[in-house]
Amino acid sequence: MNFEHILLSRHGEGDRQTGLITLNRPKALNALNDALMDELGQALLDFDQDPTVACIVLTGQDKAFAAGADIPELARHDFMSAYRSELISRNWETIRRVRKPVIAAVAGFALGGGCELAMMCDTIIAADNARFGQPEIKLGVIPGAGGTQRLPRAVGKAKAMDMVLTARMMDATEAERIGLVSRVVPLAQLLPEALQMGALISTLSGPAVMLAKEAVNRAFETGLSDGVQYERRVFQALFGTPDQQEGMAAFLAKRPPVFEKA
Ligand code: DAK
Repeated sequence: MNFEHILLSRHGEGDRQTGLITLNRPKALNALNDALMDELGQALLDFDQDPTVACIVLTGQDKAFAAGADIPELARHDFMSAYRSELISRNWETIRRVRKPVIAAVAGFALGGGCELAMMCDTIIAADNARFGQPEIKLGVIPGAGGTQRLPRAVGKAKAMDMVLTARMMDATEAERIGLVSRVVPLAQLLPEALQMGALISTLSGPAVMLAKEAVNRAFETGLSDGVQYERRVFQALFGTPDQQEGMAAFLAKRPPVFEKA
């Protein structure tokens, strides 16, 4: 597949690289049209399958991570075409099928579907100019890619209602304070920080990293006792992997571990 609306690159060495996906429709502030979402879905699945890639970073440009779904595309729909159309929903959930960690590196606007896309990643690193928002209410609609569900889980009901009902944008400092993002860094440091995080994760046990991601995500899908039970089984299962032997043997021998790749 030839990619027109995203850029791909790889960082790091050998079979422990970080795959970087850059949304690339800067003139439209990376508005997420169907063609872009198709490309993004394909690129995510390609990196997930690629044995030389251990981690994925998703980013945009300095002015925008993504300013939402493409409004001219949305504007063409009526209820029945939105209901029937595969176009409006295809590939919005593909990112949830990716087993390797996906880090969102967000600078500038992350609005509407852009904010929702960032929240579908496993963690968000924000530049100090990042602005998050769910402005759909100003278009006469509501978030449609999980914003009303993931935002309250991430930041609680009061802040989620504040954002969804008023369309107010939240700056990076507030986003970090309420737990929407994991770190805020100066704009120039955004990509280095995200790639460094990717590089660090890439040195760890691939099986443990993927299962840790799955276990944390399970917390959002299930009750506490089922989640803890799931975690216990995964913990026990990891004792069947060479990396558990290696990690613990290396600790006891006071040497660095050499883990399996993702
Ligand atoms: N779509 C298309 N083009 C956009 C865009 C968008 N969301 N956001 C910005 N642009 C374009 C502008 O039209 C402008 O294009 P030209 O006029 O230069 O051709 C260019 O990007 C630069 O934008 P501005 O001139 O407006 O730049 P400013 O700095 O003045 O303002 C802004 C930046 C981000 C505050 C403003 O552009 C803005 O308010 N944009 C719209 C933000 C928004 O309302 N986003 C939510 C869209 S609705 C679903 C999946 C997803 C969704 C729904 C369902 N399913 C799976 C069912 C998601 C829905 C949404 O995201």
